[in-house]
Amino acid sequence: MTRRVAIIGAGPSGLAQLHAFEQARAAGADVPELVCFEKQSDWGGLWNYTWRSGLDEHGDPCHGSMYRYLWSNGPKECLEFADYTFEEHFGRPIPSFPPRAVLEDYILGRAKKSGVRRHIRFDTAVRWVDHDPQSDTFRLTVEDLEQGVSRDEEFDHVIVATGHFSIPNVPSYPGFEQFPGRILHSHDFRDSQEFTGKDILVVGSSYSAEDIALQTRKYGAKSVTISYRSAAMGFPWPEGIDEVPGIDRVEGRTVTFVDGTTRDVDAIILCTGYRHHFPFVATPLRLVTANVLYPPDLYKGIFWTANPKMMYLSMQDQYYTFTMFDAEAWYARDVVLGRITLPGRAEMDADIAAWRAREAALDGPMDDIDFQADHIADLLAAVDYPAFDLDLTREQFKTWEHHKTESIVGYRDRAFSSPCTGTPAPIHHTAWWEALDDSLPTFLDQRETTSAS
Ligand code: FAD
Ligand code: NA7
Repeated sequence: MTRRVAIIGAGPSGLAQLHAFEQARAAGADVPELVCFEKQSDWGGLWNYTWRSGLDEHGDPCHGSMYRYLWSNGPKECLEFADYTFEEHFGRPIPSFPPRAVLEDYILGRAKKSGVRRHIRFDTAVRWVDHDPQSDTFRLTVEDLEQGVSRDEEFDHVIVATGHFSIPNVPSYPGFEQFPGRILHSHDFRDSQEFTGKDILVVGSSYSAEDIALQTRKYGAKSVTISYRSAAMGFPWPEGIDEVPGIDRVEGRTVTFVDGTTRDVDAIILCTGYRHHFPFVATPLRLVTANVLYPPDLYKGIFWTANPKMMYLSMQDQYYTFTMFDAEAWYARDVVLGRITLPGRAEMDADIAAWRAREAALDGPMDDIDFQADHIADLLAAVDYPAFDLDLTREQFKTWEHHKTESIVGYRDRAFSSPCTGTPAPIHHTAWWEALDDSLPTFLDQRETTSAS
């Protein structure tokens, strides 16, 4: 019987997994049947921008959390595919912080080149995953959303690549019920121009809060107040943005913070993070974790220790993205192909415990970056992923952190060198703070540029 592998999700992680298998097939490996289930009608995951929010066209929770005018918040060099460089895709070096459409084009470029689309069943949601100990197979209940028909299918391996920045974590504060303006989570945020001329309160102190505060101000919000729960981000904010402590209560449109200060605002944007949410996975197989760098119960960050034929990709909090997804996908593939043998449960548990103990002792972003780079290095040491300069990307991430501290509106104007080709990126033709048009043609427009040193 042909072995069957189910991959759930055709975002960057699911596509990395399909591509990894295709690479092995091209090199002569006997690859099992692959079926990738994708509940949206197209590929790219979060990078496939949708105007929809709330429920999607099928009445399912809308997956998309991306918004218009989103530019990469980390250097593209730190997510470059080692087997499909930016230079190969675009035919020349491009600046280091591309907007969403450019990154989407790049992700899909590799997927098209390796021809993985044929494995994907679009408009098909996985509703349930369970394991049958008798046959040692997984039973998936999948729903064809166009036809409204469900059926069961059997698989030997399951790889969950459904992402974890889709189901919002939505707190409430006293007085929200009577607030006369709009209260939304960043998951439902789509276009900054909705807030032009308004006084905005952004709640949270991580990536979404930072970026949505900047975006809304860039597109004309009158003022942006950022409210933090634990600690201020402390960046040198441009005029019109500042940080205050947590919310105490809201009365009308007046927000009182825990230090007793008040602000009148027109809208509240909750940038309060996301929940790892797998309602389609039976409890004995279901990952339960907060947004951490080394989730519990996943050996190598991938294999569900109670049943390692059940795998999860990219469930970590993310400094590294596509690079890490590739490393995990290659490793998962090689276990499925029998090239890597997993140790017993006790050894897996001990390995996870050691990584998590190290995580508990990390002291800030520089340590976090090394930790995640070490996770990637650990995986890459066992697989045939093409060589690239991972250590250079560690340094680039650390430099990027310094650049953000120096200028939160200017860090995207910097340029880095490719860890794959060594080619320096050009400086973008327009400063990010001035660049209101985020389209692919405008970004790729070759005006006079300089290169990274
Ligand atoms: P996703 O991209 O979320 O894809 C998961 C796929 O699974 C989706 O297509 C979804 O439809 C599908 N799916 C879900 N459930 C089911 C089901 N039950 N059945 C079938 N299909 C299902 N990363 C960067 O590198 N740079 C950035 O600048 C950046 N910006 C970001 C901005 C925002 C607002 C957010 C939310 C994330 C950002 N990220 C960024 C991180 C992002 O997590 C990754 O880039 C990447 O999209 C993760 O890929 P993924 O495939 O794991 O998950
Ligand atoms: P993160 O990075 O998980 O951050 C969530 C933030 O939300 C963090 O600052 C939390 O504060 C804050 N939070 C959570 N609950 C509350 C409540 N109840 N009140 C106030 N603040 C709260 O999520 P992001 O959306 O920023 O980033 C996720 C991805 O999206 C990332 O990869 C980006 O590239 C885009 P804490 O510090 O815990 O006090």
